[in-house]
Amino acid sequence: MEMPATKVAPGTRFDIMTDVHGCLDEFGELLERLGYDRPERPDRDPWRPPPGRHLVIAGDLVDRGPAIVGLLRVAMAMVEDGAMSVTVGNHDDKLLRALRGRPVRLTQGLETSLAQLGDERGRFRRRVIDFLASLPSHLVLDDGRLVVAHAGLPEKMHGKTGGRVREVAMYGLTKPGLDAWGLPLRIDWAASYTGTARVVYGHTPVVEPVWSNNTIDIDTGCPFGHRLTALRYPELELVSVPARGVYQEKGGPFRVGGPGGAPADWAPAMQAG
Ligand SMILES: [Mn+2]
Repeated sequence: MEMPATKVAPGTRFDIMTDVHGCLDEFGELLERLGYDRPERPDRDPWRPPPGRHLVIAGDLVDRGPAIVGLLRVAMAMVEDGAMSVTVGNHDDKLLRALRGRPVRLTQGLETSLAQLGDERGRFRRRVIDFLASLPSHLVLDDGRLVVAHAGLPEKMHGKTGGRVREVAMYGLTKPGLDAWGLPLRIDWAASYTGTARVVYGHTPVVEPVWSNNTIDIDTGCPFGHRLTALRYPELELVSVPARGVYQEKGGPFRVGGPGGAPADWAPAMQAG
């Protein structure tokens, strides 16, 4: 089982994103806004961070968006360069299972990933499998003052390993049953969070990122046509760029303020219309 440690130098500053979902153009635009050096081929080569900074993605690189292969190429190159770390998201894990030939349902954008990967050689697909299999459940950074996990993580699981930690990090805490849109009923762990580590996460699309008890959901639903957002740490500054399209229609509403937030009376399609 993987250890949620990192190899970054002490004093490193972070730029954190989540749920990029194959939105390569928006990813590049956001990196440019964050001061990263654009490579000549931004659909395959690594971006270079400003000195002393490191990019962290809280999972869900794949599914839904238009440029999954390009994003995977760039992400793998940046991880190899030591410029970036990625924690596993539920979509990354499901794609890994599909590529390994396990039975999975072709829904929620997985069909998009498999179609786009279908043109790639076996060698590339094997690289993707190794990469996805290497992703840690979560990261503990800045001497324990910062925790990054796809769906967030209760304090008692920070720095821990194991199947249950991985499941909670990917899916969050849920309870039996489905909501009106057929999605799992989520428990709002952030509402009762009392930890001192800041927890940065995604997974539940929100209209605006809002701090709640030292936790922040920065998934602003890029593949659904809203925005891609980064949190600069320790500055705690939010930077975002608008989505360039609606790549997948969202089943159910965006939330206001994290997994326990009320459904927002708003959707990108309504805004566009
Ligand atoms: Mn997710």
